Amino acid sequence: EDGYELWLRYHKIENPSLLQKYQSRNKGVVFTANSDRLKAAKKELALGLKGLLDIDLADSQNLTSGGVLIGTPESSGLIAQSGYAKEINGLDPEGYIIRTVNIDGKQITLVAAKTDIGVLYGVFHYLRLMQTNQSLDKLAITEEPKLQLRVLDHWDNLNGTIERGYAGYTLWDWARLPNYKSPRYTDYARANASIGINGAVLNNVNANAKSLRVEWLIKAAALADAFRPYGIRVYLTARFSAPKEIGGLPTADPLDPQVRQWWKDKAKEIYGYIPDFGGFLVKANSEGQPGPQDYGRTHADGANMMAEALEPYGGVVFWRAFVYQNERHIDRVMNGYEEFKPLDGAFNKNVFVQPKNGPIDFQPREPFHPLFGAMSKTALALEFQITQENLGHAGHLVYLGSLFEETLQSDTYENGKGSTVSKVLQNYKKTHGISGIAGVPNTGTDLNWTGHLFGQANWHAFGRLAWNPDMTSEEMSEEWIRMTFSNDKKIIDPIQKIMLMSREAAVNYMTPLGLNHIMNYDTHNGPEPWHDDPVWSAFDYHKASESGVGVDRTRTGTNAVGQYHEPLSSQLNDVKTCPPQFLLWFHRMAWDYKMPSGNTLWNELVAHYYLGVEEVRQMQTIWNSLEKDIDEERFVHVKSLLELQEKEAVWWRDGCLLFFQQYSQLPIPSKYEQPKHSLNYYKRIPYPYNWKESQYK
Ligand code: BDP
Repeated sequence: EDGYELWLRYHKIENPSLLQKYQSRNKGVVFTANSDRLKAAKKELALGLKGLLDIDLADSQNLTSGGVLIGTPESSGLIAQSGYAKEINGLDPEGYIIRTVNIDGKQITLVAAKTDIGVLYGVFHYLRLMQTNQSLDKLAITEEPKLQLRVLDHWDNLNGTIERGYAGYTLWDWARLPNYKSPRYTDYARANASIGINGAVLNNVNANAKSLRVEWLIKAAALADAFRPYGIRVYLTARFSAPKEIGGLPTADPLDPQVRQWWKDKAKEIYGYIPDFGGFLVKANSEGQPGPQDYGRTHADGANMMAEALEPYGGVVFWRAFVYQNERHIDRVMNGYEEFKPLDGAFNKNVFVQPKNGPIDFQPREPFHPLFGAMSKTALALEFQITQENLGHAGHLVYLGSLFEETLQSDTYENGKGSTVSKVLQNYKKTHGISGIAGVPNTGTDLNWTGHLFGQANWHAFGRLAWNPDMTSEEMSEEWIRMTFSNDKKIIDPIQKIMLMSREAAVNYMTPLGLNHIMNYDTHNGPEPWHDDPVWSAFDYHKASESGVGVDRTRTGTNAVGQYHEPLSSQLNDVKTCPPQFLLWFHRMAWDYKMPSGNTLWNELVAHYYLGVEEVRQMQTIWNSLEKDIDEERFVHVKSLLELQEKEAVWWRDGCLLFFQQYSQLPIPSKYEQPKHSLNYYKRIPYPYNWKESQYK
């Protein structure tokens, strides 16, 4: 298997008695599909039933016992007249029910929703029940998404490359659009719909104004047409200076009436091509991108101008909060909060401010961004990164379900205990009428979509959490393994073990104890804690010297802890109560500081780095034990990448420890295998890692 089918494999149910049970519950399907979305749902159902049960979906209008009735009160008279119509019409527009019911004295399964897209989601769930070998008896499922806008933010460039993409080139075949619509667009949309994703920003946040020109809009519209049956709306990034660059105006000042009119006209033009266009994603005054501050205006001025243009059509603005000053004396961790907190309440109703999950930049581990819990008057969306920019690219197996869950379940204490980031996000629906979440995907033209086969699990986890941010990584990983590999516990358990340990392993061999931003300056792969030039220095992030390591962000330091609510703020402030995984994030500690474990800080750091490598070796042993249970192609793919991961984990461990050792002046205890090379050797290794070791001596 090459992995192309993702988790939608629909292989025949292996257990004969289960197969028979499922077949007896799918004896006839009554499903009138009179719209594109219902047709898409029916096509998926036919594919699934054929593959899983070897049943050909035959059209029938007669309900039989053991049959399935699918549709909306509008598409199906039977559903409209059933006792369920009222409940169904009260569902969220994207919600659905799956029930074992009696209609006309016949016991059937009802898959029903208020809208066509709800039916599609219901069908995917119904198939998933069988894919994961669950019972179809006594079904009583009601599902509604907990967040409304569940969006992938592609960082795809118009020239086909993907910023921080490690799985090939963009899926959007710009040259042949709009004429040729690759069937892959439909497969992309199917995969997204199956996990509830309902939006795609087509292009990079480092935006090109050209993408708003008519020739590109026509191409984007063709993609929107391909995605529409699957409930996926298209969004575009908007370069703030577009009125100047492609509009011929002398300024892009958001308070200039001509500029405001330009955006209104542009919005009107876009909606002419894409009637359900989702809106704009904007990176402004960040890393050199133009923005309202170029004209002395605020982020709110900029966002509101675009929001006004989109408002008549129901569009929204996702305005990113990823901003930082590049001056070395300023604590970057605090910048986003400092710029946006004072603007709370200044944004229009159809604006999301969008921070990343943490206050730095998609590190292997960060505390949650302090804006979550601090912006009650402004709808926030959260941005996760699914592509593994700082987590080994497509070479390392790192299950991000654990990272996403950790952020979403972090307690902000905004309204007392239990105010998790997940709840903060969900609550905006009540207060602002909108709620949302975004993920920067890991997809590309690779045959298996995500480069590393296990990258698929990260795409899956993002979608499942976007639908229900309170799912656990245990639940999600098990579901993904069952759909991707097998329903056999003997296979599920070991693979799940690998997945659930993998993220902590990566933190251990890359950035344990709250370290961050010590990866290679350009590639963000491999260690470079030694990077130090006038523009950018890793020393700003680790501050290693003879006296210790870590950044003092306590009340007597930069006071980043002051951006969190009590009692968390005090907990982080006190070295005794600060969770060890954030120790060096918030505190600067002497090398001989005694950790709660009894170890000195140095020895604890060493222990984490060695544990990380050891964990990768355990992952290898577990995977290798599955050789007979997994098809050769996928087995060998993962096996060889785990070998690469092990080598790179050692590179991280030895490079970082030898670097920090210059300052700690302490030995790596002799019980550990000692680094094979000198620090100089690690400093000279280029990217991609070339394993001809002699070259760098
Ligand atoms: C950084 C990436 C850079 C992105 C930036 C962003 O390295 O490529 O443009 O984030 O999110 O992590 O805007």
